[in-house]
Amino acid sequence: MLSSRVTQTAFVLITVSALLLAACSGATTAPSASPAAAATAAPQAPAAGSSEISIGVAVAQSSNVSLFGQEQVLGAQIAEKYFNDKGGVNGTPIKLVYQDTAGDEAGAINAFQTLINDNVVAILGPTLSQQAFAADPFAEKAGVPVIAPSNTAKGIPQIGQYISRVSAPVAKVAPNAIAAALKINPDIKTVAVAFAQNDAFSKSETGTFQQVITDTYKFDLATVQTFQTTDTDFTTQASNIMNVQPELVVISGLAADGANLIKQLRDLGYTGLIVGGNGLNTANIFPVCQAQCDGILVAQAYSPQLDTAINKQLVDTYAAEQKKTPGQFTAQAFAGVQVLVEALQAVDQKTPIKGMALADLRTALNEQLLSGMIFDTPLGEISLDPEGEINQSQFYVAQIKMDSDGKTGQFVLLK
Ligand code: 1QQ
Repeated sequence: MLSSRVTQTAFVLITVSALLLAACSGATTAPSASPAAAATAAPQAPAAGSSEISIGVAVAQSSNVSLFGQEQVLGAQIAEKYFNDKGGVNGTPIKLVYQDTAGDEAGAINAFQTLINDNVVAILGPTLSQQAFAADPFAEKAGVPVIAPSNTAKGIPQIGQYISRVSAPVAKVAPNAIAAALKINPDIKTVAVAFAQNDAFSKSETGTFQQVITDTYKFDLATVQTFQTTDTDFTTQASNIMNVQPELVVISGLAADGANLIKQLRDLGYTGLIVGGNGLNTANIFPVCQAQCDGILVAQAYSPQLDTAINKQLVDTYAAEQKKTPGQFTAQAFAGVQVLVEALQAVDQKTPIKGMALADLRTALNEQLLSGMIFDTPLGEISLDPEGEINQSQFYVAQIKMDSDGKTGQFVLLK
């Protein structure tokens, strides 16, 4: 089915420049009669349409959300170079095309539309689940595969058949942090929760946290405080939390707001355990909560210590450039690029993608992504299920250890 469609449409994408290139090299641009013949002929054929395969990267490079997006760009850049050095997609390099989503829904929609019109094969992005629920439907409608590198809210893969993620959902990751808190303090009884009520991820994550707190561990959920991701003054929430005298505080927000709340809570005198959600999973919170970041527990879907060749590549390359260890958002962005490159390689082995109509290539890529193919990524071995949900088996919990200067620190993995 796919190969016959490809044969029919093989000429569609061949641009004038490709025809000229073909004419100069004396190669024929005629489509092959069968996939088998095409496979043999492909290596000699000139690139049809383009000499690179464009993949869109739509993450936040501005606004507070760039506290995550900066880490994502680094992971994507390292992956682009790493896979191109290994020959790209069976000899054709990939080219990442960046569009800043900024921090809101409109920015994500704009970035997605620009990339779709730029004829990218697929999109890695956006940064927030809140943005994904708004922007992904545009990619779905256009038949453009989306790999979410950091969307962890419930319901992301269900947005559409072209939407997948390499970021494990809150339901799988978040409970690990509560278990770790209980291990550190077996006397936890009273818990306070706070979450950003204008953010889809925060609402989803607090749902998981609250269920684990009340149902799994039967703790007393003494107060649930709400805030906005744009808030900077958390006096009310911090005071209300202090009033219930909790042994554990659990926060679901984004980086700047979440870290500010923690700082103000510590400044008021709270000394108990704090679990931060995925929004606090970046060293970019250190300038916000400074010394008061010390001790925060964060569950994560990545261990820089994973002892595999691909993870060592990522860690070594990142350390050489940044003089520190990569975090989860960097590793997930790397994995997102990797999944796209390796799926494209598999598509190309079945039917050469040079000369394939863009719409057919996008569809074939999506089918390949959802085929159950296993990817050996820095996150460990992962695959996507038929709905686009990630299968991942290993999760971790880190505790932030700030240096005495209160400026630098580390996420130290707990055993
Ligand atoms: C989401 C998240 C954010 C914390 C990603 C940066 O997990 O929006 O789903």
